[in-house]
Amino acid sequence: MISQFPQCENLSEQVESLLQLLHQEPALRTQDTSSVQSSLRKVVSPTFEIVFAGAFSAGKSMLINALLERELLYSAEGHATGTECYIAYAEPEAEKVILTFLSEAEICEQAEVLCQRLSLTTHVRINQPEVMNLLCQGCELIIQQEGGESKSERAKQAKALILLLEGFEANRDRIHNTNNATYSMEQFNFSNLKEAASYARRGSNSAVLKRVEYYCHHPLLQDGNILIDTPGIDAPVQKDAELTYRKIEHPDTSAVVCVLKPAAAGDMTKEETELLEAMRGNSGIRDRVFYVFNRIDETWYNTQLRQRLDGLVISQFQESSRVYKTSGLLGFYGSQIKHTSGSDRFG
Ligand SMILES: Nc1nc2c(ncn2[C@@H]2O[C@H](COP(=O)(O)OP(=O)(O)OP(=O)(O)O)[C@@H](O)[C@H]2O)c(=O)[nH]1
Ligand SMILES: [Mg+2]
Repeated sequence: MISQFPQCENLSEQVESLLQLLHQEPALRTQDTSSVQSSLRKVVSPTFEIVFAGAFSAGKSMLINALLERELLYSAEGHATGTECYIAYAEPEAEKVILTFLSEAEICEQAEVLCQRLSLTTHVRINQPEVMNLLCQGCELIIQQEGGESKSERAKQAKALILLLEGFEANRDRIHNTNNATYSMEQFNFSNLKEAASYARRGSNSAVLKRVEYYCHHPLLQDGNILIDTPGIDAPVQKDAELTYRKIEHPDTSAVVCVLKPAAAGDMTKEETELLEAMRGNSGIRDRVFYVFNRIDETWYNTQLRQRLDGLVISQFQESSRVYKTSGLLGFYGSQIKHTSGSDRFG
């Protein structure tokens, strides 16, 4: 499109030189130019970032797998996705994964916040194995006292701290002091994208990962569409919910697919209601939210669930034209059958 406007040729250089001039002027030097840079990026290489947000087990990852017609993201009952996942286009022979780790400083900061909440020692010396062992034992004790790792908020925090410390220990060589180290799938000896997704699923590795980028071949991703999977807003680690809220407000986000669970659960959870309120209150995104009631197959043989969902849609979503009912699970298996023939379909 830029080529239609000759005055926009070399746009990057022109904007760059303006920013340099700005930097030379002492009074203007402190101006934040990040929004100019992000707008420039969008113009030079347009992308359409679609964020999938919602409660755990709503089916965000499965829905993305269904759209891409392959088993890419890790999807399972319980809390499955543990980190932000970007999925962008690649030519078939150029598929790859890039894993970005938290820095040691960021891990220490998170560990200290968790320690404070748990009223444990606050100065975390992450490089001293004996201290870390003691801390893990303290967390195990808390989980025992609470009666299980998901029995209470306190137990969840203790579990989160254990995962963070284990993740640091297991990936120590890959984590840098202050910068976010990145690795390719070859450096991990992964032979395909799915192996990387499995490594990054919720657990100790995901606790120390900042982001995973998948470059994947599918026509849906051509022309700059980028799908972004996020951990559930009700995940045991508070920073995961914060991540979703940050993404919703981010200027790079073009649309949000809000994957909702009432088709399976009968009603909206507190966290889902809060998410909807936050999006409706945000004029930047509210007109670009798609409401997806996933797990619709669960209402097919359950009259009560079906009636509750219909009631909810009529009472709370009537004014929206962007309401969809889906089954990520059946969509995914349907997409797999599409690639088979009568001879191998049942094999
Ligand atoms: N019956 C049914 N099950 C589904 C559907 N979509 C996903 N599931 C199942 O629900 C479970 C959770 O799905 P995920 O895709 O991992 O859910 P998620 O929203 O990504 O969950 P988190 O990553 O934990 O936030 C998996 O076992 C899926 O097989 C659906 O449409 N119908
Ligand atoms: Mg997921």
